[in-house]
Amino acid sequence: MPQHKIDPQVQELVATIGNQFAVQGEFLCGEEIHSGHINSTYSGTFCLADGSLQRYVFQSINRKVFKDPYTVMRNVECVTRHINAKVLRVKKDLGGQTLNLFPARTGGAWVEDAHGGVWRCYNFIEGCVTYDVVENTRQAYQAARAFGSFQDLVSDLDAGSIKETIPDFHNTRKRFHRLMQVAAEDPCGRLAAVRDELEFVCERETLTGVLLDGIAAGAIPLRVTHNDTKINNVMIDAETDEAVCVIDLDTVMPGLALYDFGDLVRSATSPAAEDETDLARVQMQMPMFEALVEGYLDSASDFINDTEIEHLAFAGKLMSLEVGIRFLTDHIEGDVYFKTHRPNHNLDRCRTQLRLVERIEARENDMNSFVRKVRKGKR
Ligand code: GN1
Ligand code: MG
Repeated sequence: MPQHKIDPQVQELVATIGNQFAVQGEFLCGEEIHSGHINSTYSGTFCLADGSLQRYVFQSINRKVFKDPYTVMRNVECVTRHINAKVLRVKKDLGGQTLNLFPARTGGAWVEDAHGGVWRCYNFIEGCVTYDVVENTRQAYQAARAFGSFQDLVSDLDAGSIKETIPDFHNTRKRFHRLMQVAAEDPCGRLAAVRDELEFVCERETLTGVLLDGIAAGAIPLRVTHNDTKINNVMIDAETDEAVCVIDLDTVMPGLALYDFGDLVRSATSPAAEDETDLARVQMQMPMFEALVEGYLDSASDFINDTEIEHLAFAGKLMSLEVGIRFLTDHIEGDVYFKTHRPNHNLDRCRTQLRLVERIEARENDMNSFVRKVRKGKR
């Protein structure tokens, strides 16, 4: 098992938490997984009686973001149980592996630490990697197909059994108004330096209501969706580039299929990292978009409607704008939501998102033409 650096504090933490779950074997070592802006994630390696090694993932839920972690856990239990039962029953193609929760030794799906942290334990999906930036169209195709299959698998979940854990998570109009409010308050004196970004967003205010109006008009249905389909939330087989398992199920709740697709466009069409400071590197690569459309429609075209299909490219623009708004809000507020690792980190992230909005605007006609062409072949 690859261990890069042994941090004694991490060892103690993972051993203490890990041994409270019904895992097999003796604790061997732990490692932090530096991925995601919200939760804290570790892997733990355990040695079984026959000498073989077993890895698990231990994750503590960010309670500033998820105010009610118990409801998050009940949602995750419900979703993993539903998917696992269904994959066994109908062998839906989700790439073969699914997330499983391992229970606490005392029963229940989570463990609480002395500081009120709520932890859960998942199986470690072996042989896979996640990409912050996709390397080729096959990965983009596979990821989009996997998220479409995921939506299909959860489509018959009883809506009442999944609770909204972050209200108005993708309500872009409310996200916009919250930005205006925070900008008016300017609690950290950061506004003067972000006037250009704010103006860029304000010029696009009308975009924020388009899908919400579609819901109100009954043209776009609410479905149970993933809501955080960033490209690094799908595990990809390191050898074959096949998508193996969708992860990060904390925001599975009622939402729009378009938010999921849009977030894939946001996170998979640009070759630049989300926090790239050289904005010239931010691009909307048409071949990646095409692969996303092909992959998504290969698994979702049976259940999504024409209005949704017509808005696939728009959704990419909207989600880039929305996440740009969220990074800008957090920057102005003083970095209270997303984990940051350097000064102006959220501002750098905001800038890549807004640049991507521009890049999408420049190619939106081509993107829509491509969607129409693929749709013709499918319907
Ligand atoms: C967060 O946890 P992670 O890194 O997958 C955020 C998403 C944003 C994303 C931006 C619960 O996702 O909504 O799109 O950062 N998750 C939450 O990179 O806010
Ligand atoms: Mg997440």
